[in-house]
Amino acid sequence: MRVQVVTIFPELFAPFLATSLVGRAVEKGLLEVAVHDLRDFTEDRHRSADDEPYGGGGGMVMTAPPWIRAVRTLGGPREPGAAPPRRVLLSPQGRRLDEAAVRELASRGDLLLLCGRYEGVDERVRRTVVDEELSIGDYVLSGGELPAMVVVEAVSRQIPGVVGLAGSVERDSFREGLLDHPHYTRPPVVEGLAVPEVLVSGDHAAIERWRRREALRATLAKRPDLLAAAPLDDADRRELERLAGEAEDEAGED
Ligand code: 4GX
Repeated sequence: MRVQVVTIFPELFAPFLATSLVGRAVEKGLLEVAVHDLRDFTEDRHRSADDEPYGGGGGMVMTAPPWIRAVRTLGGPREPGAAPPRRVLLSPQGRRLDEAAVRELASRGDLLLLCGRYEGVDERVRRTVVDEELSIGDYVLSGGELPAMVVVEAVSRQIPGVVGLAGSVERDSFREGLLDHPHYTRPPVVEGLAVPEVLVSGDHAAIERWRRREALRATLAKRPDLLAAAPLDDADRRELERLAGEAEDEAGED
């Protein structure tokens, strides 16, 4: 898969692309990331990418022509006949990114990620050269660069071979829709808190049951909204009933 990025701060991506899971994916040739400087698509002496907003008011707006030139230059198919990249503008006005959206992005071919700054990008960019607006959450950042890195990292994890076999994509799909269970590693006692006995019992079936129960418990306590869409079997539903009763008993205690 190839991901291209357009930004006025290409240098922000270097350490991210050289490090960790994404860096290894690039090294292994499973992922190609090309970061482009928007200013290379300007045509004035000052390489300016922003201007004052029509209608007045504070702040600056990114001017459309460099974006349109960048997308026209970079947004074609990799080879004749191939599908062009999906052109995505990172923006708080976008569709919220979740794991379903990540999987869809990963399965649809190459990406061209457009990172705006300032008050935003001239509306005619969105209207003419953007396929989709994506938001990573309802908070305001200073630019689309961190959201683009979030997209790259989340999407890379879906590419076969990027997350090691011992890693968690398969297990993730088994635990689809639920929060993770707690994890423990050495030492056995931390601040007086011991590791749950079952995890050192060597009884793998019991360990799996415990992990499932703790995943259900965490989801019920922290993100009950996820339970509606989570794939649950009858045993899970019985367990949830029991956990809900337990939580109610605790609430009734004081
Ligand atoms: N999830 N921002 C983009 C400038 C901007 C505004 C509108 C295009 C259109 C954000 C987020 C986010 C701040 C990135 C404003 N560019 N992006 N930037 N949350 O807050 O994606």
